[in-house]
Amino acid sequence: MMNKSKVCGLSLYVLMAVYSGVVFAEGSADTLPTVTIQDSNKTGHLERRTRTQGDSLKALDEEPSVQMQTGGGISSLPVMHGVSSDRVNVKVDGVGVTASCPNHMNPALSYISSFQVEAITAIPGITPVSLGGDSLGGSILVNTQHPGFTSGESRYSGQFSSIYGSNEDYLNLSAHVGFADLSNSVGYYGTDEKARDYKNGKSDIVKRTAYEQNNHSLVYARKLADGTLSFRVGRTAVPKQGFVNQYMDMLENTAMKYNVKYRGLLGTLKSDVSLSHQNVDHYMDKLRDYSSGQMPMYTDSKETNLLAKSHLISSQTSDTSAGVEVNFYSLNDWWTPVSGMGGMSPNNFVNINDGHRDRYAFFVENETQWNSSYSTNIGARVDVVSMDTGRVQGYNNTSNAPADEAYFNSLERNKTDVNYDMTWLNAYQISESQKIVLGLGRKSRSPNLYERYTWAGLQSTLATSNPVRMDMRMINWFGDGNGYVGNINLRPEVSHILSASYFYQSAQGAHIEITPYYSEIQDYIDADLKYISTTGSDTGVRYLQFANHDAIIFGTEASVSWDFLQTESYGAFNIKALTSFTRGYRKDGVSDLYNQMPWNGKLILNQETSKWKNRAEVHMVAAKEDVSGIRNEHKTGAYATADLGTEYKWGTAFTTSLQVLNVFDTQYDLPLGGKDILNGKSPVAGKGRSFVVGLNYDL
Ligand SMILES: [Cu+2]
Repeated sequence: MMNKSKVCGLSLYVLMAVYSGVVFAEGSADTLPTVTIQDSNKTGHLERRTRTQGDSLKALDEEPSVQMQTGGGISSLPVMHGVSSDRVNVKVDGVGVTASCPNHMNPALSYISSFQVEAITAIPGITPVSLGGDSLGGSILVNTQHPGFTSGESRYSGQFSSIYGSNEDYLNLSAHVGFADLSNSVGYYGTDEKARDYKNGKSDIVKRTAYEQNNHSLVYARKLADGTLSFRVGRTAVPKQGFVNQYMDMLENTAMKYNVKYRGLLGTLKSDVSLSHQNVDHYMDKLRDYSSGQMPMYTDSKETNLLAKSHLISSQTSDTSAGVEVNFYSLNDWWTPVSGMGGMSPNNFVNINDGHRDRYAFFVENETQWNSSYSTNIGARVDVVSMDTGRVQGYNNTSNAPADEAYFNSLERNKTDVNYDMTWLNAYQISESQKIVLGLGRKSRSPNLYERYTWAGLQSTLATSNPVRMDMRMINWFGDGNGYVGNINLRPEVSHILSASYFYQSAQGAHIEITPYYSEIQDYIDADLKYISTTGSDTGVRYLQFANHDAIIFGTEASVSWDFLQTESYGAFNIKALTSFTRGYRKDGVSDLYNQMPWNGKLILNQETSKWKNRAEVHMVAAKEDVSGIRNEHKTGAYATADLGTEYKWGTAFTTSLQVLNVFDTQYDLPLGGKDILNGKSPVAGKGRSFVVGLNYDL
C-alpha cells in the first residue's frame, strides 16, 4: 500500500519523475515483479484487501481525484475530473476492456477482485499518450498479482483470506497458491464473494443491491535472457448482480480473458508487447425477488488488443519512445421476445447487430531532463476509430418500432474518426522540498457503439409510443431513470486541459499536494430533450437523444499527509486529509453536467506498530446543488460518516481485522448513485452500519 499511495498521491508528478522510474523500471527486464508485491502485502496502514469489499475501485479510496458512480455492488463506474465510464482510461495489465452492455454493467474493473490487485495507480487529467487514448478524464492503471522470481532457492507461496460483513451478509473467500524459482513463476488467484441487499441507515433494505461473483486467474511467467514473458488466463462469472438504479438486473456475465505479454529487449530496444483477447456473454432481466414482468436482454462481445512500444532513443537525460496500439471490438445486443406482451413480441429486438468499433493508434513520447530543475514530457498520438453496424429490427411491425427501424436501416452507418491527442508537461523543481508541474493537453474520444447506433425512438412520436419509450429506457448507463436514443452523426469529443500541481515534501514527513485544473470540452456528448412523459408509470421520465454540446469542467484536488508522531510504545502516527471539488456545465447555459461530485473530503488517522494497525476515518460530503436540469437529476443532502478499523498480526502468518463502517449508522443518499428505480424513483440510499471481520493467512 505504501507504494500505491505514493504513486497515486504524486499524480502529475508521477509523469515527470516517479512515472519514469516505475514504468521504465517495469519495462526493463530485471525489475518486473518483486518490489511492488512486497509493498502491497506488507506495508502501509490497514491493508487494502481488508478495507475493500466488492468493488475493486474502492482500492482508490485515498485518491481524491477518483470518485465512484455506483450501480451494482461490483460494477461502479470510475469518475475522474467530472467525467465517467468510457471517458476514463482503465487499463488492467496494460489492456483496456470496453463495457459491453447498454447500461455499462460490466466495466473493466468489474472483472478483477481487489484480492488480485498488486498495484493500482490513478493519473487524473493529462495522461501521457503512451498510456492510452480515446478517453478524457484520466487513467486508472491496474497491475494484477504475480508470484515474482526468486534470487536464490525456489519457494512456494500461498494466501487464504476470508472477510465477513454484517450489514449485507457479505462473504468473501479468496485463495492464492504460487511457485517461483530463478526463472519461472506460476500463480493461481481465486475469489468468491456474495452479498445480500444492504440496509441503509434506517435499517431498511435497499432492494436490488445484492450480488455474487467468482473470479479465477492463472499466471505463468518466465524470465528470458533479455526480458520476461508472461501468460494470463482469467475467468469471471457473475451469476447475479442487482442494479438499484436500472430497470433490470444482471443475471449472468461470463468473461474469459487471455493475455500474453513480453517486457524486455527487442533487438537493442527496451520494449513492451502485449496481445490480449476477451469474450463476454452478458444477460439481463429483472430479478424475480422484487419485480414482476420480464425484460430479457443479451449482449455478447469480443475484444482483441495488441500493444507494442519501444524506447527508441535513450540517454541519461532524455528518452524517446514510440508505439502502436490496435483494438478490435465487436458487439451484438439483442432482446428476446416476451410472449403475451404485444409490444415485445414476436421477433427478437435487435439493438446492435454486429457492431464494430476498431481503433488503430500510433504515438510518440519524449521525456527530457533539461537541467537539474526543469524537465518535460511531450507526446502526440493519433487514434483512428472506425465504426460500423448491421441492419436492425424491432419486436414487431406494428407497435415496436417499424418507423425507427426503416429509418435506421436506410442510413449510411459506417463512421471513421481521426483523433489527435497531445500532451505537454513541464516540471520545475523549485527547491529540495517544492515542485510545480504545469500541464497542457488535448484529449479526444469517439462515441461508443450505443451512443452512435441505438435507434429506438429516432422517428417515433414518443407521446403515443409507449413500447418505444420502454426500449429507450433500456439504454442508460447514467442510472438516472431516463431513456436515451443514439445519434449516428455524433462527433468525437475533444478536451483541452490546463492543469497545475504544487508539491511540498518536508524532511519531517509532511506531504502536501494541490492540483487545480480547467478543461474546455468541444462537442462533449451530452443529450437533447425530446419528450417528458406525462401519463402512466413513466410519468416524469425524460426521453433524450445523445448530442454534442461544448462544456466546461474545472476543479481542484488536494491532499495533505503528515507522519506527525513516532513513539517507542505506541508506534507511528499519520494523519491524512483529502479533498476535491468539481464543477461542470454546458457552455450554452442549458444545463449543468450530470453527476458532478459535490465538494467532499476525508480525514484519516492511522497508527501502527509492528503488530497493530489502527485507523479512524471521517468522510464528509456537501449537498449536491448543481444538477442536470434536462435529465431531472435529483439533489442530495450533505452528510458525514465515520469508519473505524483495527488489524493485528499474529506471528508471521495470521492477520485478523475488525472494522466498523458507518459507525453512527448515518442515513444518507449517494450523490453519484442515480435514481432508486424500485423504491419510488428517489435517490439511492447509502449503506448503514456494518461490522466487518477479516482473517488472512500468508504462507
Ligand atoms: Cu447489462
